[in-house]
Formats: sequence, structure tokens, C-alpha cells
Amino acid sequence: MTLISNHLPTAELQALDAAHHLHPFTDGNALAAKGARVITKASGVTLTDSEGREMLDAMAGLWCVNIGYGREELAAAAAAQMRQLPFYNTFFQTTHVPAISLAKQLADLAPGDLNHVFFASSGSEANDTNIRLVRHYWAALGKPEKTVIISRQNAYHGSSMGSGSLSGMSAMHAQGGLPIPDIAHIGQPYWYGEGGDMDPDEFGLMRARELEEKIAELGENRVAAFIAEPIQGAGGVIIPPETYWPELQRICDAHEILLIADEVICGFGRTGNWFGSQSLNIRPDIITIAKGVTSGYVPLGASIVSDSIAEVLNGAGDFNHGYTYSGHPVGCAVALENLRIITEEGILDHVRDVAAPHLAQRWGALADHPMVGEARSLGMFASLALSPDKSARAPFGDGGAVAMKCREACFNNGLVMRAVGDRMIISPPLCITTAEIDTLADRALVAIDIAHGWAKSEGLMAAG
Ligand code: PXG
Repeated sequence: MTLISNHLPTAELQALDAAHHLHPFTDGNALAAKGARVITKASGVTLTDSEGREMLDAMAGLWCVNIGYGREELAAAAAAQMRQLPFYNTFFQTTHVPAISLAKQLADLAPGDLNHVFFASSGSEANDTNIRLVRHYWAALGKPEKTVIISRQNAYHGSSMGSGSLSGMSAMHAQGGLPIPDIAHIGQPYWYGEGGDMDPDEFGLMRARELEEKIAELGENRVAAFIAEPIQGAGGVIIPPETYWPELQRICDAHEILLIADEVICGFGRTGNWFGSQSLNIRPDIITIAKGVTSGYVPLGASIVSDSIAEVLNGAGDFNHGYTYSGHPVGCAVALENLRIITEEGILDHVRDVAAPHLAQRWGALADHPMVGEARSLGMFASLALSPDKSARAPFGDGGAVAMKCREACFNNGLVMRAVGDRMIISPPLCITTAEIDTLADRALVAIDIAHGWAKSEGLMAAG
């Protein structure tokens, strides 16, 4: 069976899309003028569009298709669960086997004593759960004034009112009345862009200590939690200096606040361990998961909390929170099958021993390009910074136009790579082979060359 054998011509699909479909984070008129790219099928690491063009998907969908596209086992798990029990809720003192099994499996995989799972359907929902949960937790302990959650500028934690408030993106806060009360932000550990003359380690310490300063400013009695991605994804794949997380951990330990690690992107193998917290030696009290837990095949998110948090919650009466699809049986069944595949196929070993070292070598070599200021990777995350004057780590200051040119050149050359400001970022499926990594790096270099040619012709490169 071909997936869509006789769809309408691309132009008609694009016109219908423009007429009826409002896209996330998109300028609707600009998209309508251009026509959306129509993806029709995918297999392994390769997407096919409505014109039959193939592209290597170096973004794993949206940081989520960890085991790659087209795995029949996940389709079969979903179909079998739909036949057995397509839906039942987990409210009103009820449960079902897929939710029980996945909660147990996640408790086994999660670091430390994070043994208790509150299900949602997305990362945004799970982070909204976290906001309510940590405030309820402190109230139950007789400290209702501990309500402030500290996050970071340029963090991404979702797009709902709560999770969008945790996100530290000014363009999001400019619309729709965000942030909600009692959310604070500190600086990000982005040495390349913001470190100036400091060395990276010194800068990492400085940015971590902003947490301690913010706690002092607000009063420890007011602060409920600190939330951070182990490695910022949507913010530009920002790999923090080595001093950063140990110092944050020290500060969280020294003060009475909870540490929430948002593992929505880092989780399920991207850093070479089940969780980014394990790769970066972080001891969170709560982790947020979504995306890779099902390899994106169906929506599922969750908050996983420690024994001591669960004990307080369970002893505090009703927690007045939940979603229709909390613990959706089909989502849980697909997640269980996905986790089985990651385990039995040794995907974490593949990342650690094969894919990540090869990516590091091929991606790192892009730093030799005259327009690339840095090119770094960790696990199956990588980013590079485009610069008109790499010795000065100078930004283009063009609103990301060169990076958008590069992104366009990638699409035209069979590669999906994302642009964030001056940065080009990737997070390919974890199952990617070394030959596919070679193709990825070759195509990325072609695109950087094309963008470089354009930047020169526009007079955007520094003289000399
Ligand atoms: N936390 C993190 C760390 C994320 O990356 C969310 C929470 C929210 O998850 P949901 O499932 O509600 O989308 C995310 C999502 C991008 C991009 O442009 C990144 C995400 C979502 C959409 C776009 O890189 N990350």
C-alpha cells in the first residue's frame, strides 16, 4: 500500500492548506504566498514530498522521531491497542494495563528515585502540570508562598499559557498576555554569543550563579523550582560550558527549591543515555518528557517525580488537575513498543559508540569553513554558528537572513536542517548510519557554501 497514492496536485493542496490551515509559529500570509511544503511519506531518515523529492531529515521530525520513520512494529502496537481498548480515562479511581506498564517502565528508566509518572499528551501539558504540581507540593508542606518558578531566557518549555511563560522567548511573551504571574528568568549559558572576553568556564559559572542571585533577590521562601533543559534545543542547541551544570546543581542543593529537568528533547537517547540528566550529571526532582518517548508516532508527554514529591502529593488529598488523554492507552502502547526497540536494538550504544563520534568528526570539520564560527555536537545534537567574521565571533545582525538562505539551500539539496538566528541546528534520528551522516555533512557544506556566496554578494561578510 502506498501511503497516499492519488493525492491532489501540490498547488491545489497548498491552496487548500492556505485557505483552511493555521500553522504554528508561522506568518500566514508569507506562507500562503509561497505554498507550504507537503510531506507525503517517510522511511528511516528520509522524507518524501508531494513532488516525489526525497530529503534527509536531520531534525527527526521536530526532535522526536528517535528510532526513525516507518517502523511497522509501532503501527502494529497502535492497531492492537485500538482493537483491545482504544480509550479509557485514568480519572475516577480507574486505570488500565498500558498506563500501568508504561509508568513502571519509565520509573525503571528514569534517574534516581524518580518513580512516579503523571501523564499528559505533550511537553507543554506536562510542563503545565509541573507548574501546578510544584506549587501544590509546597502548599501541602505549609509553604504556600513558594510559588515562583525560575527559568532562563531563550529556553523553550512549550507554548501553552503556563509552559509558554516558562519559555524565555521574548517574541512569545509579546503576544497573548504572557508570562503568567510568578515566573522569573535568568540568563542562558550561551558562551559563543554572550560570553564576550570571558573564558567559557568562567562564563558558565557566572551564568549559573545568576540562579543564586535570583533566589536571593526573590527570597528563598518564595521560590518553588528552577526549570531548565539539560541542553537547550529550540534555543539553538546550546551546549553549556562544563562548569555550568555542576554549579547549578550545587545551588539547587544548597537552597530549598526543586530542580525540574525538561528532557522533552534530551530524553530517550539523544545524548547517548536514556536522559540528558545522566549525561550531564544532573540530579533532578522532576523530569518532563514527550517527543522521543513515542518517537513522535503518537502524542504523549509526562512529568516524572521523585518518591518524596509523590509522597507529599499522595498525602495531600485530591490534586485537581488532569487531561482527558492522561495515560492514553494507544500512546502508552506505542511508547512501550518504542522503548522496547530502543533497548533491544541497542540504540543508545549505537549513539554512543558509532553515530555520535562520527557526527562529532564530520560536523566539527565544518568549523573550517570561512563563514562558520563554531561547530559543536553532543550526542546526536549539533549546531553551528554562521559568522561574517569568525575570529571575532561576530553575529550577522541581519535577522537571520543568511541562516534562512542556508536553510533554503538545504531544502533544495535534499536536507532538512533548522535555522535559529545565525545558528544552523540538527538533531537527526538516532538510528542514522555513518553513511547517512556523511551525506548529511556533505549536503550541509554545500548549503553553507551557497549561503556564503550569497552573503558575499550582498556585502554581508566582513572585509578582508
Ligand atoms: N520542552 C522542550 C524542551 C521542548 O523542546 C516542549 C517542552 C513542548 O513540547 P510540545 O509537545 O508541547 O510541543 C518542547 C517542544 C522548534 C520547536 O522550533 C521545538 C519544540 C516544539 C516546536 C518547535 O525547535 N519543542
